[in-house]
Amino acid sequence: MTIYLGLDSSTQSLTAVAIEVNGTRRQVIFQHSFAFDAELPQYGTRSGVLPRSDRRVATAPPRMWAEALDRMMRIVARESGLPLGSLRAIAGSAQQHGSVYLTAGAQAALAALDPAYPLVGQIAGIFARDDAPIWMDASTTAQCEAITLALGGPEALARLTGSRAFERFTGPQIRKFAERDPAGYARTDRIHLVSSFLASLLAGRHAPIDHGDGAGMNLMDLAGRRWAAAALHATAPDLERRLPALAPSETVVGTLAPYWTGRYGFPPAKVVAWSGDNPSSLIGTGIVREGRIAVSLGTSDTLFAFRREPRFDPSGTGHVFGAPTGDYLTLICCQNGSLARDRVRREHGLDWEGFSNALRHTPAGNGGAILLPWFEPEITPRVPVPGAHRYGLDPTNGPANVRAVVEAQMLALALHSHWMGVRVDAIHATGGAARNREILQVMADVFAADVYQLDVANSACLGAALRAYHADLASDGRRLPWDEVVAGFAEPAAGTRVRPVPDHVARYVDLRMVYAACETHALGRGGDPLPLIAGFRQRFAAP
Ligand code: XUL
Repeated sequence: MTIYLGLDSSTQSLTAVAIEVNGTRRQVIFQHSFAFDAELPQYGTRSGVLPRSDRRVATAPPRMWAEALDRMMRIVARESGLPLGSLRAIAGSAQQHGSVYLTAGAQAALAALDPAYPLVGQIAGIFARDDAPIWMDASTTAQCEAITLALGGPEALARLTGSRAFERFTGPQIRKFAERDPAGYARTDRIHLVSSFLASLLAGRHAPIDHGDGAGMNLMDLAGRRWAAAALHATAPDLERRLPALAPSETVVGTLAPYWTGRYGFPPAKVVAWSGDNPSSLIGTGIVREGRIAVSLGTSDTLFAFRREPRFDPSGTGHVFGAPTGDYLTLICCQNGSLARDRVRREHGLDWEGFSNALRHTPAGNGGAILLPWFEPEITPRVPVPGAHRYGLDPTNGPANVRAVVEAQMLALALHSHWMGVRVDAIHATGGAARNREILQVMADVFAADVYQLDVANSACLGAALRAYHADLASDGRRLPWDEVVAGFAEPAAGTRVRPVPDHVARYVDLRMVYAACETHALGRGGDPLPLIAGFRQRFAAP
């Protein structure tokens, strides 16, 4: 029996998935998840984020992620019933872009972790900064502008790094820290992503940043897969020596540090480089060839596609990241995902069944009513100052608002992913909200495509376990094609297909234009969309 473990440190929770691979026997044998707020209330986070008065600022405590890792490893060792001796390799996935700032003492502290004491007390002194800016942060517009200017404009920056400057990306965040707290920056010896920080804790030494997550920093030369000197120079002084090495996602960083073997009885399993949640999810949704896309409905809603060659978004909204296969993934990310759905649900006093009921009993197209659910700053489209907008929508009508939030999310994903040029026949849906078939019906109707659910809802975590499997074989000189790696794990579950309804598809072709006009109006770039809404109502009036 051979076991691989995947971990996923997302915005709100930590998850573990263990898979067994034994000849043709391939199955998920353990899954466990806990939310940071509930499991570690002493850190005071809300939905995984530290309390904030400025909605544009979003940080989280890296000590909390470390303590969560320790707790999860304890659960895997002591409560899962897994035969630990069969664990061959472990890999992870983490929320992208967030950065952790460590002092020069970190290296020695990581190497000397003592199994007799809890992890978090032993790393208390390694942080050059207590909090870590995360992907929800939108406070670095000035830094984005400065970096863009230095690199010759947004298109040049996107061609070099895969994306124009984005507020949440690590480079602009580093620049802000170096500007605001030069002493803290001077104290910083190593800047990790969330992914490479957690891999470092497992391996007991500084782990590299993989090409998948490295592409989310505005610092990596995407084609050359090395740090881009011009971008480093435009970001902060003396940055290169503070960054970990870049490495392919399949890199074996080392083996589990004596802390984990001594404290919990793990074998010295291989620790594989961690990656971002979206690159890992690409594997966990089985998107390992061109022509397939996945939509992940989590804290962020993302849509991503696999590509052999990079393709850049001329509108500057989307990204190209490295894929763990060594290829590329194109991605768009909407910040107002699950928290926006949840907010509308709570505002109207509904439970999730009530939310689904509202979707069942309201008409596709919602009579042309539109909600732009920008409760938090939005990434796609770019909305730096939050604020929701309603067009032809009664704010007190619960069912209509439920339909409006879901329709807006799907229409935004469809509209802003057009540049990827993928003909969408089938969508693999993942993330917590992908369990909800009413939401998936709206997805199928808006994209005019079949939508499939996957057995394991946390595809980022499953993807991490599958990456551990692939890297273990590769490090022994056996390269398994990715189709074979994911076979039997990341395939759409039989009988889960949600088919588009032709009448609804026609409505959404129309509504997409109404939605686009509302976006343009709300962004101050276009006229009043109400006549378009009236036209939609006329065309699709109830008989
Ligand atoms: C992707 C992004 C989010 C985070 C959330 O660019 O910012 O999807 O990775 O986990």
